[in-house]
Amino acid sequence: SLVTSGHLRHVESMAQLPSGAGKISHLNAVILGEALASEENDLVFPSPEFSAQALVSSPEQYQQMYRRSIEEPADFWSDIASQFFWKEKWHPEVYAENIDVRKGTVKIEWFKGATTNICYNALDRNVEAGNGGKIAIYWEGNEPGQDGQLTYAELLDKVCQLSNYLKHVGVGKGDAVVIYLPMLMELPIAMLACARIGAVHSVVFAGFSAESLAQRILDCKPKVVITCNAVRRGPKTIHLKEIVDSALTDCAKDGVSVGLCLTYENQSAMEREATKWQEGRDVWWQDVVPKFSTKCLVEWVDAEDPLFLLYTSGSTGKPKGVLHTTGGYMVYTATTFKYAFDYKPSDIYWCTADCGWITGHSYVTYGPLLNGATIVVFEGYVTRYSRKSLRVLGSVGEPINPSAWRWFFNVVGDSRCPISDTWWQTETGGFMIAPLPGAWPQKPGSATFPFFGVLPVIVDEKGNEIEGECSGYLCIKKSWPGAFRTLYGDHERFETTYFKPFPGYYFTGDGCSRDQDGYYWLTGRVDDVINVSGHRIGTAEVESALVSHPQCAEAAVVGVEHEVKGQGIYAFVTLVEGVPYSEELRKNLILAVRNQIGAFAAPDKIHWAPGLPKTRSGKIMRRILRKIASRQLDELGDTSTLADPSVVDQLIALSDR
Ligand code: 6R9
Repeated sequence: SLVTSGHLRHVESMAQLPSGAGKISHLNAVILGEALASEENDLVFPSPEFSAQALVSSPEQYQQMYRRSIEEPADFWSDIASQFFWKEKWHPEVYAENIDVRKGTVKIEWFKGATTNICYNALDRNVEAGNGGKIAIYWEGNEPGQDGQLTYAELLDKVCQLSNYLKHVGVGKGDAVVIYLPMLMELPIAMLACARIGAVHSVVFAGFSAESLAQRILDCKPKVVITCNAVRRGPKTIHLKEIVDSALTDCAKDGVSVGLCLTYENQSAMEREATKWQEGRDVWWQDVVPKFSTKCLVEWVDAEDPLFLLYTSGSTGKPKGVLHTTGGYMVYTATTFKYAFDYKPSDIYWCTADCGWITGHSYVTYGPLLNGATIVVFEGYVTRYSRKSLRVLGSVGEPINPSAWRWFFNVVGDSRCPISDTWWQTETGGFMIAPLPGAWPQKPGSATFPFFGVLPVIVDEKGNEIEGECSGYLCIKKSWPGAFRTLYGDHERFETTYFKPFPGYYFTGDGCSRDQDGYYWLTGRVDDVINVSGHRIGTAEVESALVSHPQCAEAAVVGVEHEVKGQGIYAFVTLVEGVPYSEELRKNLILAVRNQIGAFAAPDKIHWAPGLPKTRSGKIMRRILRKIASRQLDELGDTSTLADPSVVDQLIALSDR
């Protein structure tokens, strides 16, 4: 079978290869060295040269490691964890878990009782190993010619200065710090500085609006907000500090006052003289931080002490504060980084994600630096470079369709570089299903097989596990070190959202199928979460932004297929009685969403809806709205249970307005 082939061959051209489920006979054809029936073949093999140098170089090697990770998780993970520095070792057990709500509170703990520090492991440990002179960060700015770099030793100095400053202003272990910065080097510096002193960082993507920022500040009540005065996006200047000002003013009205706004002067975007300033609260980073010592003792924290909060969209209600702790997250991000990218110390690694999302936490900052890697932090636009030195490509955030996969493989990777299509979530901390690039023949569009220690299952509507070739809901059967531990301040919501839908399992919210060769294919969210260019957006958030407009009575939002963005946002809007629908109103409705959430959440389409299809109990039938939005009018299904079936015809009639 697939996993016992020892003889991998690289398929040179992917151009004619179709998508669809793989057939085992084709692999045999490859092994036997027969000509490929390329039209039906959908396996893409790593080259023998690549596999020969890879950390995991064959399916058998993967299988052996995977089996151990599942059968002896404590030994497997403690062996890996031993490569890190722990002030004290864990006791009594490597891990303890209950993920079955029927047995009581959900609890996940890894390496509990151990003390460590992730900043120490990412920086000091590498410097002490003699790598202080190695470049840690190459920074590329918005304009050509704006760049910078820091060695591990220099990065450590900068982090220590900020840590010392934060301690000086009273930030201590367990205190929250909100970071609202673009992709300057100061962003990973700020994250690491918090981690060093045991403070909990909460990075808010700098594309979020003042209202979204305020919502997060109100939830986690930080002692300090760290931002910069402005940032340039192409030709535009975005005044980040003014967004923070407005958020802080709103928070103060709601009883949460933040006493300090540490502001980095981003000179290339804006002079400090032009920046609005609140004396007593606002402080320029450059005026204070460099005065502090470049040596700062580490705060040793328990492996289960919180490292960071990252807010993410759910299907209902306000954003959820996903909480990650220190030890398990450290071990898991470092290990997934190393294997999924087949990391070599001479690699220069560039992850295009922003640190405002989980990918930027795990695979810009922590995972690579824990491995002593050289990373690229990139603020502006892509220019053309030679791609000869590329070794491995990665993809994340949404299902990648086979034709996009082939473009990435053929054009970006010159049909030479394996693609690591990594499926995971803010909640999972690190990669969960991902091809190890030297081990597996890939199928374009499939994230392939689970990472070590991850036990995925596919369940049906009733929560029964289904075996073999099947489709259903993707769940995970046991905990893994990088799992989130709770939703900040709302453990009940944590259990309700993730552990109650299918008792005994962690429910991912994603649909998934498994083909006859055991490959996993992620098919997208099965809840009311829309994935726009890899950004998770809850329909409920967009709806509440729309109805905040005084002329909007009701709104229902669904995702529709979008050629470029994966999914687009399609909003059905009912106006207040007597208000006519107009182009101006359309623009204002979109503006309301931009202002309340951020530009990335702006609806692609507003569909005027005199009424919405509802059941007699008043529940909006989104299934029908999705069909209308995607113009699948012959698939509307049964509309007879609607309180007023005629609204469907009205909506169809208004489709093209
Ligand atoms: C890391 C990240 C999580 C959701 C997840 C799923 C989708 C992520 C994917 C993928 C198919 C992949 N998703 N990676 N779908 N293939 N390789 O994106 O986290 O922002 O929390 O989004 O993204 O639907 O549930 P997050």
